[in-house]
Amino acid sequence: MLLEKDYEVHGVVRRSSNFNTQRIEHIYPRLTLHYGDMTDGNGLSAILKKVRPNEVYNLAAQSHVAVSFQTPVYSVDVGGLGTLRLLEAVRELDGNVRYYQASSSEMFGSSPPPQNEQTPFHPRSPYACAKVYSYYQTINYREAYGLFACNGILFNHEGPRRGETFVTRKITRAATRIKLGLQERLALGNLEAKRDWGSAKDYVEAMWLMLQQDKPDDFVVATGEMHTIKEMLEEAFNSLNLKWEDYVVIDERYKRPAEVNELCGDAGKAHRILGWKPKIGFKELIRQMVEHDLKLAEGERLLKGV
Ligand code: F7E
Repeated sequence: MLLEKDYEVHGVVRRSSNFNTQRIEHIYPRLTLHYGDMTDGNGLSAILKKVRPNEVYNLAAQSHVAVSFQTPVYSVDVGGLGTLRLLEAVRELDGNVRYYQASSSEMFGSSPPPQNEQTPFHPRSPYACAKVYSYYQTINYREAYGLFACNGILFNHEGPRRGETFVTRKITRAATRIKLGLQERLALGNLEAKRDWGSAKDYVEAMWLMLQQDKPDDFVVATGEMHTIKEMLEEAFNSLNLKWEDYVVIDERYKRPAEVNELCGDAGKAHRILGWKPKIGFKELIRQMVEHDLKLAEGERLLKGV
């Protein structure tokens, strides 16, 4: 959808000694990449001055909740202060730039579902605290400087490109590798947590729609359906004719110091104002991920000659 329009697309990535752009390779012909880092405000400012963007999407973060307990200062520097650095760089431009802030359902933490734009925040991790900070800075720049700035409060969004240490992808990768004899066990943490899982493909459309409105605002983006990790396991393993109970082991190391037990979003405002609705449901999402990961496992088996 985004690339169908006449957009020039620029991205900012951190420098790494290994390739770290596999997940965006498919848009390379349309994409210009710049090296940058959320801890380097001058660098961000220089990129924006060079590119002169119409729309800025801040999706940067140390985005793993469990890891944020191990690297709290870094996670908050990137996910919290990093937002402020970028907002300042946008403000310096003095143009009609539209700004999108990737806010997160993790901000609701222990506030019971259904969660919408009026639900109080109760963050339960360094990651979530940084996101709450960024949420309010975004609103502050909107009110203080008249910046067209929006918070998209996105619930978990998944797909075949999801990082392999997040629970959905960890499950679909393991189930498909187990099916082909490449793996024996899957070690997980808390299986009782409940999440509202949607498709990243649907959710980026909502992000884009927010910046096409007449006035800036904040929106919850969610499916309104909640499932446990056990249900996710059942769906993925059953689709491969496997019983998850035969393979899953509980490893305390994957449990978090504070857990977010239940997240389920009410996206009524996005339905009404953006005209947005998710197209891909829970079962279809897992089907797509299992199908993708099965091909990956088949390739791996060929290479290993198993
Ligand atoms: O965990 C439980 C874990 O890491 C989901 C990020 O994109 O979405 C994501 O945050 C649940 C938690 O995602 C394992 O305890 C059990 O209750 O897939 P996750 P998340 O923490 O919900 C939000 C919206 C964001 O903003 C974040 O950036 O699954 N769980 N066992 C496990 N989780 C992981 N990762 N690994 C396990 O072995």
